[in-house]
Amino acid sequence: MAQLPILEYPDPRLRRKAQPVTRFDATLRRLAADMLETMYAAPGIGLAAVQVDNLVRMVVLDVSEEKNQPLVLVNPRLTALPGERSCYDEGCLSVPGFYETVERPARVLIEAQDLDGQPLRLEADGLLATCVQHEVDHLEGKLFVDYISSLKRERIRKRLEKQHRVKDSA
Ligand code: GNR
Ligand code: NI
Repeated sequence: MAQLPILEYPDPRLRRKAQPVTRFDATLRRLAADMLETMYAAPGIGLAAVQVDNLVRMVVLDVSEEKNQPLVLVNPRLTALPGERSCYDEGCLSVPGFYETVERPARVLIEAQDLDGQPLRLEADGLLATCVQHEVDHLEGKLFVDYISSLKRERIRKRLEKQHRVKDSA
């Protein structure tokens, strides 16, 4: 297993769209294992392949308290379930250090495949619902900062660009 470097906003590679998985092979399994290791080490509760510069439609999550319930979703599709929306103070490993409130559907139906290509269907609410929507957004090149005001987004972009310049010259 290996930890993978995480791309940071405003890296344009975070804007690319992930492609459907057709091969459920050892390479895909290794990527899932490496993504879980990277997510737990960060630490984070979710990670999309796009964030580690890999354009496959796969995300990993673990919203459990004990960090012992890894979930791997391949080719995930979400359907918002009717009802309430919920606000959550979101962060992102690709936007380190910044948190903003995002409103999303409170419940979603997840349809995906597992690492063997077997169909997987579950209803999510609470933190899992928020997190899986955040992850599937990544697969479409979308980030939580796209939901906030352009003023706040630009402020975050400038601060991160400055941090990256400092790092690169160190
Ligand atoms: O670790 C993460 N925490 C988080 C908190 C609130 C809403 C979404 C998230 S996902 C984030 C990890 C990440 O960037 N996944 O793409
Ligand atoms: Ni994220």
